Amino acid sequence: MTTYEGRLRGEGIRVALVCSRFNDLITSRLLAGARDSLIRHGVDEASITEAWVPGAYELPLVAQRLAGSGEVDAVIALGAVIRGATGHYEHVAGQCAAGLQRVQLDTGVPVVFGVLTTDTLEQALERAGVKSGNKGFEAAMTAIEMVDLLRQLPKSAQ
Ligand code: INI
Repeated sequence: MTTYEGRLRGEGIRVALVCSRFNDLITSRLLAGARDSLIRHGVDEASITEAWVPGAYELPLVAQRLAGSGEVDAVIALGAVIRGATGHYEHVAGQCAAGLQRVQLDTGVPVVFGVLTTDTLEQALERAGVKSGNKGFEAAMTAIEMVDLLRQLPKSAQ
């Protein structure tokens, strides 16, 4: 029996963080959590790239550019879409999620969904390090695990 499981070893991994400015009270906390997590798990600070986009809807395009650059092993997309703050919540959140998934499938580079989708600002704050952990910190762990897992798995035949 063969079992594959990624390890949380960040040494030698290059990571791009793409962060949305919309709701930056929240997203700046996600970014700080993600950076902290990457460094605590052994990622060299010099191997971390950051890019800012206007809103969550713009995350997939910039994630696509970075994932396709050949210069990063994983992309972490960070954003906060809050239902109370928008009439087009479903469109922004849904297109963001679908776009990011498409990028990782098209490029083969893991693109982590570190986007909070909540009903209220308070819920978003809770998930950005106030009460129930920091989604950015978790997203960084997912990125490291996925890079390690993909390195172990058999290469695609096509
Ligand atoms: N972008 C967000 O990241 N979060 C939101 O809650 C949000 N709201 O409320 O509308 C939001 N809208 C902007 C959107 O992401 C785009 O930047 C904009 O539509 C231009 O394409």
